[in-house]
Parts: sequence; C-alpha cells; structure tokens
Amino acid sequence: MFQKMMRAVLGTNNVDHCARLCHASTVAGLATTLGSGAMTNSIDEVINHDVIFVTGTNTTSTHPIIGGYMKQAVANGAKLIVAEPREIELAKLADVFIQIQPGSNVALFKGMMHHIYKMNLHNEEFIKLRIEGFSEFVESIKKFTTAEAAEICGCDKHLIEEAAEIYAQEEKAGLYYSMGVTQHSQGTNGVKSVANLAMLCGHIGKESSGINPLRGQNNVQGACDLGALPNNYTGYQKVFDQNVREKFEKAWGVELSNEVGLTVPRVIDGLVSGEVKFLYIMGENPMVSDPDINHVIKGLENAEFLVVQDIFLTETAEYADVVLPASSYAEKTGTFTNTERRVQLVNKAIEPVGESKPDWVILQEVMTSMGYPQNYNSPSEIMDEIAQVTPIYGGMSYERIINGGLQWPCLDKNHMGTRFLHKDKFARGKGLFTAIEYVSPMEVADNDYPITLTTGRTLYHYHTATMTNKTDGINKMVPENFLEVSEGTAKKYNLTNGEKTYVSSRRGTTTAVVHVVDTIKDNIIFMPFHFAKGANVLTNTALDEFCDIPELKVCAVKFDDKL
Ligand SMILES: Nc1nc2c(c(=O)[nH]1)N[C@H]1C(S)=C(S)[C@@H](COP(=O)(O)OP(=O)(O)OC[C@H]3O[C@@H](n4cnc5c(=O)[nH]c(N)nc54)[C@H](O)[C@@H]3O)O[C@H]1N2
Ligand SMILES: Nc1nc2c(c(=O)[nH]1)N[C@H]1C(S)=C(S)[C@@H](COP(=O)(O)OP(=O)(O)OC[C@H]3O[C@@H](n4cnc5c(=O)[nH]c(N)nc54)[C@H](O)[C@@H]3O)O[C@H]1N2
Ligand SMILES: [Mo]
Repeated sequence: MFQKMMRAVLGTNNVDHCARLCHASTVAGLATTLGSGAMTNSIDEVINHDVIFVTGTNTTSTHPIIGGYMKQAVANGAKLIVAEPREIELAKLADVFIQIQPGSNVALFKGMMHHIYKMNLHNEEFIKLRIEGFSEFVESIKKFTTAEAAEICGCDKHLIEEAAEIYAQEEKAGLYYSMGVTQHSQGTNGVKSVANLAMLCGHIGKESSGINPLRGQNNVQGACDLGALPNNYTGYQKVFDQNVREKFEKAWGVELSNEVGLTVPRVIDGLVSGEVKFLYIMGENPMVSDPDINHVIKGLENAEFLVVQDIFLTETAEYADVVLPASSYAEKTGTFTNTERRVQLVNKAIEPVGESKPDWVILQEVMTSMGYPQNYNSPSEIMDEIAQVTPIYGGMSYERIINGGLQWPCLDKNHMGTRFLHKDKFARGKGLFTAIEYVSPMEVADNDYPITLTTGRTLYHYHTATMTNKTDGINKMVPENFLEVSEGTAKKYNLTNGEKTYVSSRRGTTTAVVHVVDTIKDNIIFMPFHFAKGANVLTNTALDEFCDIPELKVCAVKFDDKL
C-alpha cells in the first residue's frame, strides 16, 4: 500500500532502502542470470547439504537460526567452506577457511571456477541443457589462474583449489552469501560470479542445492516483493512495461508514470543538489545507516519538507518537519515475508501505545487527506488487493497463511507455494553465464590512509540500535563503538586493547574503542555500524553501476591519536 500511495500521489516511488542497502545487487545480479533474486532453497534444506559454502555472511551472528542449522549439517558430516576477511565462528568449524582481502570476491570465485574447469569438474550435461553464454564465459575464466586469484585475495592458492574441488564434487551444495558479497562497487558482479559458480557445477534448481542470499530485515524480502524498488511494481512487474502500467492504472483509478524512480543514494544526492525537495522516510534511520553521514546531514538539512514515520524519535527524526508515530510489530497485524520467500502472518499482541498507529492506517489517512480517499478495513483486505495484482502472490490470503505461511511463487488459490526455485527451468528460461573481470574497490589503502576498513554487525545490536539500545543487557555486551584490529597492526600504531582511538577517512573522523583480536589480518579493521556518528562517518558513497548499492564494505582509513 505504501507503493500505491507513493506511486499514486507522487507518480513515483523513492523507497528502496532495504533493497538498496542489502540485496540490490542480488536483485540485479540474480534477476539477469537466473530470473529471480531470492534464496533458491528453503531453510529446512540447510541441514541436508553435503557441502556448505559460506562467504560474506557472518551467519551465526546475523542469521543465528540458519547458522545453527549449518552447525547441525556439519555435525552430520557436511563439508564446510568459509571465505571471509575475518575468522568468524563458522570458520573455526570449516574444512577450508580462506581469509580473503575485503573486496576480492570476484577474484576468488573466478579462481575457483578456473580450477573447476581445468580439472574437468564442471557439470557439462547441466550446462548444455540449461545454461547459455558458456563459450565467452569460459574464455574469461581460462586465463584467470588460481595464482592470480590468490595474489588479489591475499591467500594461498592451494586453499582456493581445495575449496573449488570440494564445492564442485559434492552432490548437494548450498552456497550462502550476504552483505560481504553485495555491498561493494562490484557487488552485482560478485553476485553474478556466485551464479556462474553454482551453474558451472549444476548446483542449483535442486533440493538442498542452490544459491542462498540471506536476506536482512524480517520483511526486506516482502518490501522488495511489494515494489519498494524504484523500477518495480509489486511482484517485480516493471514500471516501464505498458501492459503492467495499464493494469495498475485500472486497479488504482489513477494515471501512473512510466519512469523509473531514484535509488536512495540518488535521493540524498538530489537533496544536496536541490533537485529533490520533499522526502518521506518510513522505518529507516539514514543518519546512522547511510554512508558518509556528513553528506546525509547536508541532504537532510537541505530538504524543504521532511516527514519521518518511525516507532522511535531517531537521529533522522530530529531533522524532520513532521514526525508520524508508528506502532511496532507487536501492536499490529500484518505479514512479514522472510528470507525463504515465506509470507507469514503476525498477530497483534497489544493495543498501539500512546498516539501511535499502524503504518497502514497512517498511510491511509495521508492518502485520504491528499485527495485520494482510501478505506481499507483491515490488513487482510490489503492482502486481497496484493493477490489480485501480483502474480507471484496470486494465491495468498490471510485464511491460507494462518498456519505457517506460504512460499512464493504461489500463483492461485489452489497453489501450495514453492519450496525451491528453478527446478526444471530457470525463471528466465535458460540460466545465463556472464564473463566478468575483477575490478578493485573504488578506494584502496594508500600512504595517506593505509588501513582497509570493513563494516558490519554484531550479534547483540540491530542496525542503528534504535530497537536494541533500550535494553541494559545488550548495552552491557556492546556499549559503544569499537574496532577490531590485529595484534601486529595495533603494535605498529601504538594501540592498546581497551583504549579509545580516533579513526579518519577522507570523509570524516570518529572514535572507537580498540579491540585487539586474532581473527583479522594486519592492516584491516572491522567496525560495526550500530552507533551514531560511528562507522558511517567514514564509509564511502561509491556506488555499484548496476544497482546503486554503496560500497559499505571497503574504504581506506587511518588512525589518529588526537584531532
Ligand atoms: N544481530 C543482527 N543480525 C542481523 C542484523 C543486525 O543488525 N544485527 N541485520 C540484518 C540485515 S538487514 C542484514 S542485511 C544481514 C546482514 O548479514 P551479514 O552480511 O552476515 O552481516 P555483516 O556483518 O554486514 O557482513 C557479513 C560479513 O561480511 C564480511 N566481509 C566484509 N567484506 C567482505 C568481502 O569483501 N568479501 C567477503 N566474502 N566477506 C566480506 C565481514 O567480515 C562480515 O563478517 O543481517 C541481518 N541480521
Ligand atoms: N557501514 C554500514 N552501513 C550499513 C550496512 C553495513 O553493513 N555497513 N548495512 C546496511 C543495511 S544491509 C541495512 S538493511 C541498513 C539498515 O538501515 P536502517 O533501515 O536505517 O536501520 P534500522 O535501525 O533497522 O532502522 C529501521 C527504523 O525503523 C524503525 N521501525 C521499526 N519498526 C517499525 C515499524 O513497524 N514502522 C515504522 N514506521 N518504523 C519502524 C526503527 O525504530 C528504526 O528507526 O543499514 C545499512 N547501512
Ligand atoms: Mo540489510
């Protein structure tokens, strides 16, 4: 309905935060290669893998349930490969752990594919039957040796070869990735490389074999599905497709634009340049979560009119002209579509507190007062409309999802939903191989800024901590901004465990408590982005050319002992 409001009232839809910051590169990369940008397997398929390849996901911290299943699978005999810049918990259980340089994913995957092809471990039959674009792709991997890959990844080439052999030869292979692959200026190419690797081995379209981008927020999958992307209506129907547009014009009784909207980084740039004047932010805290906070401040200060709809008065809400208090998940009924494409019902537990209202009620009131009267009586009626206009949700209704939910595609009222994707054919017909060249991150360490910063999460906090910093126990575990640094680097820069240091990039300076760890390599640091005026003061706004995801996982920084 939010999409309906934005498209109907403004003629566009600039709301794509979750998609942009998490899996915009997944949507872009997998839509072009496979035809659908979602987890291809289901969560309960995890325990039956023969091999699990984990890269760019700290699964036991960020998807602990799935991380737990992975541990069970390993206990049952599954092999585990981990490729990560940090020795995460799963790395300790791995058969092969490759500690790679942040930003080197494409080189790693290409090196693995080179070796698989050289050793004749690729799945020729599957490729012939189901994939196109092989010859050009093979040329690109033939010349890229594991030695070259190892040089870029900063690891031993034998590890790349061993990982390649295990991944290719096991029967049921699950590949899992998340932000360590997507949040790069080469994020879409990283995702396409993941698709190349799985297709090369025929490890997709089968039970317990597939590509699994672990989605982030409880409903980021649902937000993407329902058109919170600037180029899509619900169900990934394109805004520039005339038939689609006509369908929605008829359903909503308004004229609609066929123009693709702006992505969030372009919205912030637009505020800074004055091209964007009005912004309505719902359930997002860009003052903490967007790259280059000083740039965000300029943008928000420049907005002529800013509305923030949130359950708390956030750092972003401080800049708002109007704050609309929303009810939290516990105070409303609705659905969340989880990472395995399962549309699940969430029931109201308590009445909305204070003056807050469920988001759908607020949006309905805004639409009505803007001259587009709407009168849904319940979220269930909204779901009925979604089903009417959205083929992949065609069979969804509250009555049908009451017991455990349904996984899309669920095409009609008799369809039981879909456990794993691409079974006999890919959503796009044939899968598509893409020849990809390795390109380094946009900002790499140099003499002025000699340290590579990578950012991410901890188990204890959720994103910008609006919802987790109100709990004493959590604040005890992770009370303030910190950085992880190797012993060697700490020594070199005179940093002692527990002290506070300044860290600067070309964009700004922040402070962090030093944690000396033995899980990260020299000259690389990790900082969580949970804290205001923290990591994102430093990060780079460089974007992926295909989907505008920012390079949140790599930038260059230095230590300062004083300002
Ligand atoms: N506790 C908790 N759980 C969460 C969240 C939270 O805030 N807190 N947020 C949710 C959301 S929205 C999301 S999107 C997910 C994100 O889930 P994850 O992607 O698992 O989380 P991150 O910590 O951002 O990054 C994962 C890992 O990427 C690695 N990495 C960094 N650079 C590279 C690289 O170049 N290559 C590779 N291969 N790895 C790299 C980092 O070392 C890090 O361990 O988590 C969800 N779950
Ligand atoms: N450096 C760095 N930056 C990152 C990342 C990273 O890895 N590194 N990861 C990025 C990723 S993947 C993500 S997803 C983003 C997350 O960035 P944000 O989405 O900005 O972070 P959250 O803290 O989840 O903000 C959600 C807001 O929604 C509010 N909220 C909660 N429930 C409701 C509700 O029912 N209704 C309404 N209206 N509001 C509600 C919360 O109070 C909170 O203010 O951060 C991104 N930023
Ligand atoms: Mo995310």
